[in-house]
Amino acid sequence: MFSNKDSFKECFLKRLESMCGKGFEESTTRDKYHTLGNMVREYISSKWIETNERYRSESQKQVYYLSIEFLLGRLLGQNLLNLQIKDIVEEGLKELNISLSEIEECESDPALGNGGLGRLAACFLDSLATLNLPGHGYGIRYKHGLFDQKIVDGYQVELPEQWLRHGNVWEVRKPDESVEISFWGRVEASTHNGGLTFKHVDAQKVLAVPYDMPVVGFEVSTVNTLRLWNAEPETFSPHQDILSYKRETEAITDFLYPDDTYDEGKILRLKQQYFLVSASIQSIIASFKKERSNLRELHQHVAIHINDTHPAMAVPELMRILIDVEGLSWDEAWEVTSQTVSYTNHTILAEALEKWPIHLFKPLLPRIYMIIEEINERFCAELWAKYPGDWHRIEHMAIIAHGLVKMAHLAIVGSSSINGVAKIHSNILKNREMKSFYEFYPWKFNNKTNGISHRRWLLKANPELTALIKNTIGEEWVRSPEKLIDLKNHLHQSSLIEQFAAVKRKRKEILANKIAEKNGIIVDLDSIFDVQVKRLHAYKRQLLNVLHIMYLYNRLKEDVNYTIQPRTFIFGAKASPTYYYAKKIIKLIHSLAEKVNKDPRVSKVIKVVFMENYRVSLAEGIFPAADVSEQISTASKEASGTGNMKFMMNGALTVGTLDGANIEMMEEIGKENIFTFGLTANDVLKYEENGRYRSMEYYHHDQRIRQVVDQLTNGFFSEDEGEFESIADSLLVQNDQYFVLRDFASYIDVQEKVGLAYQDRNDWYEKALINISHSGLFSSDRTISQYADDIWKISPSYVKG
Ligand code: 26V
Repeated sequence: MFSNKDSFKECFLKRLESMCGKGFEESTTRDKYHTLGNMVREYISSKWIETNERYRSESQKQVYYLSIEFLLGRLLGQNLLNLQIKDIVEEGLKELNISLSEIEECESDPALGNGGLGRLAACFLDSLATLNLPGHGYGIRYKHGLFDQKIVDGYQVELPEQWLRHGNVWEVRKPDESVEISFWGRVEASTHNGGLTFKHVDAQKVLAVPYDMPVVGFEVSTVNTLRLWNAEPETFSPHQDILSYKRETEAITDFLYPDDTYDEGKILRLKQQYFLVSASIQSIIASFKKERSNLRELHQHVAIHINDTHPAMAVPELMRILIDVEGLSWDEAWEVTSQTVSYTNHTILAEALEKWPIHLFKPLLPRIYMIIEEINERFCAELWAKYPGDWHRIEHMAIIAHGLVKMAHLAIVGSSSINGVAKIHSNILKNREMKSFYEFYPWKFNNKTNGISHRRWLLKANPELTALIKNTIGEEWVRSPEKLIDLKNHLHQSSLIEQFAAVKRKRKEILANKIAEKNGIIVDLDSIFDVQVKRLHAYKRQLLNVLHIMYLYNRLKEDVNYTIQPRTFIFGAKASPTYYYAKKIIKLIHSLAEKVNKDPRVSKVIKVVFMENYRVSLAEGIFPAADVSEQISTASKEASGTGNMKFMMNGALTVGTLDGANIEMMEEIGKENIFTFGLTANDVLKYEENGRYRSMEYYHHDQRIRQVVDQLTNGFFSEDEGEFESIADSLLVQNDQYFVLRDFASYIDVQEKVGLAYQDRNDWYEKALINISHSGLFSSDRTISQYADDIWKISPSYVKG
C-alpha cells in the first residue's frame, strides 16, 4: 500500500470509506488521520512480528528500560520518516488536496513525561531501534499526561491533558499478558524443608494490562516495543465495595505526577512505582521463561535499566520473585539481581532525591519492605566489616534510616552500574553527593553523557536544514551523525552561509506566524530570537533572563541614544502546580511582556513572548527558529540538559554557564563558538560550603541590580506592589540560593557580546554551522552505543540474508 503514490491513494480512499463509513467529501481531518494512522500501524506490524521472532530465534541478550516517563511526542510524522514512506504519502495526499502536516496536527501529543528525563527515555527508544539493539521500554499508560497549561491574566492554570480522548492508533492491548499486582495485606512466614518461606496474604490485587506500542527504527527493519501498563480492577474480585475498589484501582494510572517535592509522600505515587516495577519484572521473567529455565543465568540474557530511582523497587521485586516464586536462595538471587540491574541518576538536587516514609511504605508493600530491610542489614554488615566502629558513615549510607527508605541508596546497592548524565555531573556524584558509595564501590560508577535523537530534532523538526546539509555533504551523516563534521570543510563557501541564513529566516518566519496567531504579537524577523524553553525551576534561573530584560528596558528608557541589536525574548515553561515560586516567575514574565511590548519605543527594539503549553510538538517549531539558546542554570545544578543539544543541532549559539553538558559542547566547538559566563561549579560548591556569599552586597554595590530588584516591589509593574515580593525576598532575604545576583554582571556582559556578535551576520552563521557540525557527538545513538557496550553488554541483531 506504500509502494508508490497511486497504490497509496487507492488504498487510502478505500480505507477511509470502510473505517469511517463516509465518503471522501464528508470526511474530517481526524477521519483522515485515523485512516492513515491505521494504515501505517498495519504496515509496521509485519516488521514488528519479524523483529520479535528474530530476537527469540537468536536468543540475544535483551535490555529493558524501566521509566516512569516516556515523553514521546507525536508519532505519525516520525514513523513515516523512519519507514521511508513519508514522500510517497505526502505526494499522494497532495494529489488528493490534503496536507500531510494538517493531518499530523490532528494527532494528540502524548505528554507522558515532565521534561528532560522523560524525553531522554523517548530518544533512547528511537536510538535502540535504529541501532538494531534488542531494547524495550516499560512505562505507565497514564490516562492524563502532564497537565495542559493555559495562561489566564498572566497566571498559569492547569487543565487535565486528554491524549486518549480520540483513542490511540499506535497501541495494541494485550489482555492475555496481564499480570496481577498485590498491595496491602501481610506476610506469612512458614518453614519449608528446614528453611523459612514467605507468602504475601490478604493482599488487594490489581490487574496490570499491557498496551504495546511499536518503536520503529530509522531505515531498518527493527521494530522494538514500548509496553505501557494500565491498571484495571480484577473481574472476579470478592470486594465488598466494588465501586471504591474500581475507583482506587483506576486511580493508579490516572495521572502523571508533576516533578516537585511539594506533594512528597503521596501514596499514589508509591503505588504507581510499584505497579510499574512489579508488572514489568513479572513480564520480563515470563518472557525469559518461554525460552529458558535457569533463572540463575538471568543476568546473562537480560539487563534491566532503571531511569532514576522511580523504578528502584525493581531490586527488591526481582529478589521477591526469584526467592518466593522461583525458589532461589538469598545469595543466588542477590547475585543475579545485582548483576542484572543498572541505574542512571538524573539530578543532584538534594530535595529531588526520593525518600519514602516507612509508615507509608511498609503497610502498602509488606513483603517488599521486608526484603529491603534484609538488603539493608546485609549491606550495613558489610560496611561494618570495612569500617568497624564508623557509625556515622554507616548511618549516612544505610538504605533505611530515620524512618525513611532512601531509594537512591537502594538503587546503588542493588545495581552493577551507576551513571551520571554528563561528565561534570558524574564527577560531582563521585566526589561529593555519592562520595562514600564511590569509595565503597568505585567500579560501579561511570559517566554516560546524554544525547538527543537527530531524527526527531533535525530530520523531523527541521526538514529545511536537513535538505541543506544533505545538499552540502551528502547523506552519510543521517546514519552516522558524527559525519556532520564534514560541514566544516564547506564553511568557506559563502553560498552555504547564505543558504543557512535563508533556512534560519524561513524557520523564524514560521515561528513568528505562530506567535502572531497565538499571542497576537508581531515580532521582527531581523531581531535575535533569544529562547529559553524548559521546565520552570529556580535553579534554571529564568529569573536571571528576566532581570536582564528589565535592565535593557531601563537602559532604553533612560538613554534615547542607547542602541542595541533588536531582540525577541521567547519563553516556554510549565511550572509544577504547587510550586509557588515558579508560578510567580511565569506571572512576572507576563507582567514584563506587557510593559515591554506596550511601550511604543522600547517595543521597537525588544519584545517578550511567552508561548503557552510548552511540549514536544511546540518545541519542534521553536528549536529550528532560535538564534540564541539560554542555558543559564547555576553551575553544578543542571545534571546535563538536553535542550542545549537540540538548539546546537539547529544552529543556535549558546549563552550558558559551565554546567552539565554545556561544558562538553564547549570542549567540542571551542570557546569562541559559545558564550559562557558566571561562576563555575567549583565556585558555587565552595560558596555553599563556606557560606560566604552575601547577595545583599551585590545589591548594594551594583546600581543596575538595585534598580531591577527594587522594581519588583516598587509598583514598576503597576499592579499590586506585593505581587513579586516573594521573588525579591528570594534574592535578598533568603540570600539568593541560586546566585542570580552574583552572576548578573557577568551575564549582562556576555549578552552585550552576543548583541555585537550578531551584527557580523556572516561570522555568526559560521559559528552556527560550526555548532551544527559538532552536534553529532550529542546524538543519542552515541549515548546508546556506550550504554550497550559498557553497561548492558548487548549487541545489534541484524536480519540475515
Ligand atoms: C525533580 C525535582 C523535584 C523537586 C524540586 C526540584 C526538582 C528538580 C528536578 C526534578 C526531576 C529530576 C529528574 C530530571 O528530569 N532530571 C533531568 O534529566 C535530564 C536527562 O538526564 C537532564 O538532562 C537534566 O539536566 C535533569 O534535570
